[in-house]
Amino acid sequence: MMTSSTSEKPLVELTKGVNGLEKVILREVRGSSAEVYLYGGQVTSWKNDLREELLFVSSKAIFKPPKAIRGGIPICFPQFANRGPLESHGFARNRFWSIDKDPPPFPASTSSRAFVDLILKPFEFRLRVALSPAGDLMLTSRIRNTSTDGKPFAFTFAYHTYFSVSDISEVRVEGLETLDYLENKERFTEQGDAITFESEVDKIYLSTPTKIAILDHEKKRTFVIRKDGLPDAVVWNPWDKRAKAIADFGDEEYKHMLCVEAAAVEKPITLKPGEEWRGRQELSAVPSSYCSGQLDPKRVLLGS
Ligand code: TA6
Repeated sequence: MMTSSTSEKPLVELTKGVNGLEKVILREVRGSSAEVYLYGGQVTSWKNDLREELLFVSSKAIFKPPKAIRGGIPICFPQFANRGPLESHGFARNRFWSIDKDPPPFPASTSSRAFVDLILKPFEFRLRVALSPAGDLMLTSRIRNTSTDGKPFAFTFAYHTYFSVSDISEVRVEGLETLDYLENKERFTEQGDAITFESEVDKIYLSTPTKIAILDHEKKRTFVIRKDGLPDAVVWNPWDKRAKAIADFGDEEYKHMLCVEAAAVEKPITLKPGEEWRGRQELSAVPSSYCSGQLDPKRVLLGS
């Protein structure tokens, strides 16, 4: 495991988490960190350099197979929700992944030294979770069709990210205005305004921009999601009634979470034998003085 010259703790550490499940801790020298469980290949923690947790994990999360961990970044693969014959959201989130000791090289070089490569067999689903020196969290999935029977492989996919928010009624999402979305399999068009929350939301926005912002008014924090290879974006908050029906989710926890999910849902990705797909999500959390008008949320979306 890699160690940093300035700190005692290793940049990448394999250790035990809840119920003895193996997890990898990533640390950057300025203080940010992330945790990834081999169970589900699931990120369960992402902290900024002030050690503030940026992801939501339910206090009722069950860290025990076959239940998927409620919170963090579950990976929905090879099926999103119930859009196919498999169990809801597929099985990647409740399988044990392995550390990929010899991954093929990444095309883009990265300045990140705190990263881990995981693999889900027998799919050749390779996942790199990396923390940048600035504390950005990057997930890159590479999925290859290794079949020898000449058959194509089709799948849907989502990084089902649970963001931690101070108060859902003070949150707005920018970047999805005027887009088409699916709700209960029907197609609608979003109005011109930023999305705010006052009841259950479960929508799949289609052909979305590569950048989406979540503005947390109370925390004065803006999450920026940058995505590549993932045209859709799912927005989910169960609100009070639905929350009560979810066993591993606290009745009031809906107030402190929001899922915004970089996804490929409407049009399944199809790989011919030998083909590889790459889907990437990059998360940043920036302080925003949005409420005092110093930061125009549109600039967060327009800036690089
Ligand atoms: O991504 C939104 C969604 O598909 C919702 O419909 C909701 O059920 C949620 O995911 C959670 O699903 P889960 O299977 O984890 O309970």
